[in-house]
Amino acid sequence: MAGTQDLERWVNECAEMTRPDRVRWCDGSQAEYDQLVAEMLRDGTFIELNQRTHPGAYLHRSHPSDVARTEDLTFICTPEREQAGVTNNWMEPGEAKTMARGLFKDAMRGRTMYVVPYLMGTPASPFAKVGVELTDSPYVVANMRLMTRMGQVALDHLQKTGEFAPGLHSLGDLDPKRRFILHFPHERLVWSVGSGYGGNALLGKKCLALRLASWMAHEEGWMAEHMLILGLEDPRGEVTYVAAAFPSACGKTNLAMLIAPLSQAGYRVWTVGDDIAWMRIGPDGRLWAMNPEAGMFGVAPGTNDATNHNALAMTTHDAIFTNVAMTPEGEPWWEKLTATPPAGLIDWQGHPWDPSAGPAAHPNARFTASAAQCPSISPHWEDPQGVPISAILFGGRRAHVAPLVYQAFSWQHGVFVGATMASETTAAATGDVGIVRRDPMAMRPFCGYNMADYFGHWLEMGQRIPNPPQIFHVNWFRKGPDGSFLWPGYGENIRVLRWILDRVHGRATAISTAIGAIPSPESLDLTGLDLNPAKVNALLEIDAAEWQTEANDIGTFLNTFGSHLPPELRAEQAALIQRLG
Ligand code: SAT
Ligand code: MN
Repeated sequence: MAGTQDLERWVNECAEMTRPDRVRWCDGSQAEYDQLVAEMLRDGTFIELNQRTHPGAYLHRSHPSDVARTEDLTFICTPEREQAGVTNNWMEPGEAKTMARGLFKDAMRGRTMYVVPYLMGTPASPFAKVGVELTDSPYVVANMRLMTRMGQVALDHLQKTGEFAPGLHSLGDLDPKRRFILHFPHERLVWSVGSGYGGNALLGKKCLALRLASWMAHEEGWMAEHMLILGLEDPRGEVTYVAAAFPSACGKTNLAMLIAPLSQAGYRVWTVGDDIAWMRIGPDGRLWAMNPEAGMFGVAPGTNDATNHNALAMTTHDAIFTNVAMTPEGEPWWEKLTATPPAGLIDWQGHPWDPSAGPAAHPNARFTASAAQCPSISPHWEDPQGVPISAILFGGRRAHVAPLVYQAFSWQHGVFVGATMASETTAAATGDVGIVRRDPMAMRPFCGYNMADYFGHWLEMGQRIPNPPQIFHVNWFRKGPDGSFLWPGYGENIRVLRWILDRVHGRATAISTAIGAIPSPESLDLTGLDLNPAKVNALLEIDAAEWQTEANDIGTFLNTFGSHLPPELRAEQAALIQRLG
């Protein structure tokens, strides 16, 4: 939609359909935020946490059935089914609207409709995009204020560009049977009803910045990716930027704010973003990435001083916690925050915790905080053009098959590696956890159009980028025969980042294998790690039989895409089989 008049007309139309008691235009100010918080504390939407240890921090307990993204209720609504492709749920736009109008009708009676203008990207960036979300959830408004640049700054931008992406959101009755997240890419429009959960309800994030943005990027020749962005500083002070795609809850936030252990003195990670990258070809022929978000919505369980000190530091004040447990002192708690759970915990549903009934915090409990609060935030995180990317990493959770790290032979091979990457499912989406599924570029839940055409777009970008990033695959999650992780992970991942950095700068040696180039023994710094040679071998092993099976399975996966599949990916699969002998 275009212009302020269109905005007013659309707000009125939506208000007529949903019938809120009042309509409140949000300016994004601190005073407005404080007032919203006060209202939510009064009606129980927010619970005050210990304001001495966690000033400005609040707890929200969601409806117990509304704790994660619901991929089966998420739809791409295009005139033709094949525009959405085989990895997306599809509905015809007219039908989708008729169905959803029934759910939105009178849905905001007795509630306030908040008009939330927001900007994805920094105001100075030529690539920033305006969205406007209408929502009846003050929790959503508060999160949007931390996750985006919200309010007047977005309206000012709208004045300049005359364009915005509209998004209508209502909690509805929170019944999963009446929950739908509908995307209309031709209108840059989102309708979301029946859920208050982050990825379903903060429409700037997955809905606009990934699903709709990937559609726009395909049309306009750029990339919208589910990637963290980090800068790796070497001992001479040179910073090399890396973007990395891992599925939800596979450690993007931890890697983006990694703290190097003492043994790796002189190396330092700078955080640019932890979830989404918008990437364009710069005038210098490199690929430049910017983080369209202003905050982080990270998984809380597992976060502790050793695994992610920076995330803890950024959430000790002015943060929203969702579905974590609470100590008797009113401090937030989740599994692995401390070695042993404190006595007297209140669980994520507000009851005294019964350890036999499950974890105290929901496995997908989240924190929301402004990115500026992250101690490792890069001085360049708001640069209008973004940062130049030297390496792209793909990865996931794989107990078997995938080695610690390997480098693709070429951009085209790298696209194949990304397109066929697999990962065990996590609690970030409803459904079974721990099932290996192929999640191309970690975009399976977020690609707003036909995934096979998306592969084609990646291949085409490769033709157009004069100086493309090198592509790597990493796997921190490989397990030994006893079922324990082989690699220590977390801060020690710096060693893999160092190898990648050295490869990019032509300094590290590698061994060419059937699947790509793996580190030669001397090129990976493992000093001080408790890893015997057998473990190192197991970490880097490429088991021929396992990979034969993998290559065949990849073939079956590629078959699901039918005629849209670019022939280059078939060719890469054939070449892999040939190299495996
Ligand atoms: O989709 S969320 O933004 O809630 C988090 C994720 O699953 O990546
Ligand atoms: Mn994500």
